Amino acid sequence: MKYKELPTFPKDFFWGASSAAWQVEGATKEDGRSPAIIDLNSQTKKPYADNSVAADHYHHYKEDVALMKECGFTSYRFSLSWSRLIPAEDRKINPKGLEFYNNLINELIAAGITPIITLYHYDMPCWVDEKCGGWRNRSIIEEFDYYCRVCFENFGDRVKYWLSINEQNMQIVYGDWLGVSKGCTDWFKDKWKINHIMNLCHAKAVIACHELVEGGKIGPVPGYVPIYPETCKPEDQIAAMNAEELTQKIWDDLYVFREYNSFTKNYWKEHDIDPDIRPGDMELIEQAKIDFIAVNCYRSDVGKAPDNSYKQEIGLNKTGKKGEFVYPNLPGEYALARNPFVEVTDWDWHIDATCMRYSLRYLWDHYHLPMVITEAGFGGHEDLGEDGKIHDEERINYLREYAFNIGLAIQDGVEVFGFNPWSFTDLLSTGNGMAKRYGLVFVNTTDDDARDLTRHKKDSFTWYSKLIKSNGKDWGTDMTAWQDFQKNK
Ligand code: BGP
Repeated sequence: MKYKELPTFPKDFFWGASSAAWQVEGATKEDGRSPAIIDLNSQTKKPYADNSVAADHYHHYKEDVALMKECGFTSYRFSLSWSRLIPAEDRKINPKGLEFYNNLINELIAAGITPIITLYHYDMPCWVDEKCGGWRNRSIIEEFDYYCRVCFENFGDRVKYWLSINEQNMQIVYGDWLGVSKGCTDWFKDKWKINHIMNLCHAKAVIACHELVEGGKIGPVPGYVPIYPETCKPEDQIAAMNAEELTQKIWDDLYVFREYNSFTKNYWKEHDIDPDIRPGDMELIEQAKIDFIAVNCYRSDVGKAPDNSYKQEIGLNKTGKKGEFVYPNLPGEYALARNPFVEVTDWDWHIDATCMRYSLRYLWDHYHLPMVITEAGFGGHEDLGEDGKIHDEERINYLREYAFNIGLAIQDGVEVFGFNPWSFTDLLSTGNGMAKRYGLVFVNTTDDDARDLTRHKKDSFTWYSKLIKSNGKDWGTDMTAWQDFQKNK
């Protein structure tokens, strides 16, 4: 659909940015926080920095919130560290952990910024891992429920927007990368048991939020990567649908419809997979009615019919040198391919703003639930320039096009209530430390030198601030020409 007018955003639209505790806070050994599995995982990612310092948000939170206010933020999406709040098996709540998050929440609210909190963003406490065997044992359901209840009881008077588990789909699809497969002997089969346990944890969080937080709303955070068929060959279309199911739809359908879809059940049957669904499980999931979907959407992928004569697992680009990414070929399922019509980042992520509009349209058509964007962003190599500034034109272009496509999706009739790109300050990438930066604010630290951790506004900060303060009108460019370009593409 082409529109005569530029898109407009609802007047109370949430404009903000996003982060996660282990990637931004640092201070991993301070004030009673106990180790998390992700600390150990990030220590093995050398030559990249681990998370012991990160962006040191723990000590800079006031300055960071002041910068968010200056930028005009009306929301900030961040996660809580389970092991900072409950450091040991005795389940005693760490007063210093409570104090830190209370201070942060109060600081945000005083600045007119609505907190949106993720309960779990990859940072399982080591004590939970030891006691429950990570996500492998159902005893984690009880621990997770307890942790969520602590969060709702302590922060729910002020925090009304909650997110359950960050990118559960990606944790299952990329089990090795994110450390979830630790201790599994047959990941291909075990991951479905783990996934089911995660679904039960998600359900517990949703139920407890509605029980304990007055006016509280909660949703899941799928990592959404839409799959376009490589050609109009019918086999490519089915392969793209297979990829869609096996990387996203299995999760989204479960969250919304609260039952496993028929594709999932047939897939399990075909591969002799027993996800260990026990009496009462589906009844619990049935009670977990979500209020919205939080969408992380950075890129699209291309699906095509696989070559059934060989198997190739995905090979993520770990160096930041273009072309290193290895596209998977999964016999009987799908293969992925490079999209020649769009550019890629240095880590081979397709830069495709249209995928934002596509994803929002797709999810709205399938699920009819309001959505908030909780991640999207441009990861690049950066350092302070000689003029002491960071001219991040590529990030501005990326954010402008993605935000504009949210506007187009709203014009298309989709209900979207916020945009929180990744990330506010620079912070650690999941696997590439400080070498891959996403922030609107540069943090003066590198992988091999902690430097002075000072904050420096990038050009994207200034550009985004104008967009926010005009509620999506000042795009910082001649939008008439730009809109024509969009229409004619
Ligand atoms: C998302 C994660 C974030 C973040 C982001 C960028 O999937 O939720 O934690 O890291 O991706 O990814 P990366 O850091 O690997 O570039």
